[in-house]
Amino acid sequence: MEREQMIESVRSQMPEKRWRHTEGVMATAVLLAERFGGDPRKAELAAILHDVAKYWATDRMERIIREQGMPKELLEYDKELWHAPVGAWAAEHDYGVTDEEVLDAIRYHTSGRRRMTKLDKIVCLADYMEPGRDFPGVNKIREYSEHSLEKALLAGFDSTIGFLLEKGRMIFPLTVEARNGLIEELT
Ligand code: DGI
Ligand code: FE
Ligand code: FE
Ligand code: FE
Repeated sequence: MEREQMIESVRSQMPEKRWRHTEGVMATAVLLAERFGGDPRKAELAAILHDVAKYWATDRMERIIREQGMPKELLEYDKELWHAPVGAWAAEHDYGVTDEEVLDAIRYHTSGRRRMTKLDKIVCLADYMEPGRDFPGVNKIREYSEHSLEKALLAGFDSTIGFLLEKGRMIFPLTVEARNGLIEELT
């Protein structure tokens, strides 16, 4: 599908505020790709589609997770996690994306995973620090991102994990693995 058509379709599936977030992630992902030797075109494509399923109905996401043989474990954790793997499925089936690197960057943009690729890191970090984001610690993440993809993303996961701990919520194992993996890379 052509870029403009894809943009219009994604935009039509979310409120205006979420679309502005998506535009922020697109611009930030391109910038980070240029800064850290990633592929800006893949980064932008993953960014356009990363939250495509964010506003899909819960039962629709659950059905896709079951029917497509995605890890059933997902269903035991926060529903907030579901739009990422479901979004990767939509990218492939509704938008014809075949590039596995791009599909993985969408699939793991929320949870992260062990041994994240450069594209995974770029999209996940752009999601944390796009200009519209405002949460405690976001400026520190932006500062770290001037020189280190890994250090900035680690601060992002630390902030999410801290938030989940504070709320007494479960932590998806891939997020713990993603954080461990980044620490390993940084030492
Ligand atoms: O879709 P976005 O709002 O742009 O951002 P996202 O895809 O990174 O989703 C983040 C939300 O997911 C955030 O409110 C925290 C929630 N969440 C719930 N459980 C987990 C989790 N995030 C991670 N990384 N790991 C979890 O276990
Ligand atoms: Fe998301
Ligand atoms: Fe994220
Ligand atoms: Fe997002």
